[in-house]
Amino acid sequence: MRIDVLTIFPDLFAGFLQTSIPANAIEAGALQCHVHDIRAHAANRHHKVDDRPFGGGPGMVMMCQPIFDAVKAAESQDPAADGVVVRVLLSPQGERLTQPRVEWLAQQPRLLLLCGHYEGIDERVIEELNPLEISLGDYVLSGGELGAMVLIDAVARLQPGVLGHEESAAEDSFSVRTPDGAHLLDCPHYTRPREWNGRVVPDVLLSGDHAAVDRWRDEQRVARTRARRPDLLAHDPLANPQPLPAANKHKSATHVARATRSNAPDTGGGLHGETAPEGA
Ligand code: 9D3
Repeated sequence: MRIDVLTIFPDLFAGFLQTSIPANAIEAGALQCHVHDIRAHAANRHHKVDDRPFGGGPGMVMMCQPIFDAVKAAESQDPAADGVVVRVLLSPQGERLTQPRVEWLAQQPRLLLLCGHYEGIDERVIEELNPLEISLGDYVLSGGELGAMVLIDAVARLQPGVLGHEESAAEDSFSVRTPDGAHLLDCPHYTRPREWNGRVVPDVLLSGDHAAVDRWRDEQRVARTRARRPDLLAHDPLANPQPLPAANKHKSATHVARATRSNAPDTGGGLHGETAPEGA
C-alpha cells in the first residue's frame, strides 16, 4: 500500500520510518510512504500556512489553500490502478481508532494522512476534502503527527509479509476477539528462569499439556478483559466504526477531474454502498 502524509513537520517522520515495523514493511516492498511538507504548497511569499481566526480567540488556524493544493499534488502522484485514495484527517473530533478500523485501512491501496496543528484547520477545506476523521483518544495532543505515526505502525504490521501479519491472521482463527471485533487483552507471558525473586511460573505452562495451556491462556484473556476492560466485552453496536460516507474515497485528479459522490467507487451511485470494516 502507499501512504502519503501531509504535515508542517516532515522531519518528525524520518527516524520513525527508518526504524521498527514500518521500516521492515518498506524494506519488504509492502509499504511506500511519502511525507510532504504542506508549507511547500503555500502560494504566498512567506510560505505562511496559518492565519488568525475569524471571530477572534487564541492561536492560529491552518489555511485552506496550502492544504488543498498539497492534497491534490500528493494524490496525483503515481496513481494506483483505480486511483482510489482514502483521505484521513487526524483530529480530536474524529472517530476513535480501533483495530477493526485499522484492519479496514490496512486493506486500502492508498491512504492520505492529513496532520493538523495549531488550534485547528479552516472548516471549509475539511468539508471540501471530506476525510475520514480519526482520533487517538480523549486527550489533547499538539498536532496530528503522532496520530499519523500510530496509524502507519498499526497498518504496516498487517501488510502481507510483514512481521505481525502471520500472528494476527492466526489470532483471528483462535477467535480472541470481542463481539465488536476488537481483541481481548493478552494473557500473561513468562520466560526463564522458572523461579525469580521468589515468584514462580504457573505450573500449567510447564506441564507440556498444550490443550491445558491453551485453555488457561483463554481463561486469562477473558478474566483480565473482564477485570480491566469490561467495556471491550459489552456488545455495543454503536462502539463499532461507522460505515464510511460514500465520498470518503477519492479518485486521483489524474483520473477524474472532480471526485463527486456519484462517481466515487463502490457506491453504486448511492450514499450507502460503502462496506463497513469487518466486525461491524
Ligand atoms: C486545546 C486546544 N483545543 C481547544 C481549543 C483544540 C485542539 C486543537 C488541536 C486540540 C488538539 C489539537 C491538535 N490535536 C490533534 O491534531 C490530534 C489529536 C488529539 O489532540 N487527541 C487525540 N487524537 C488526535 S489526532 C490529532
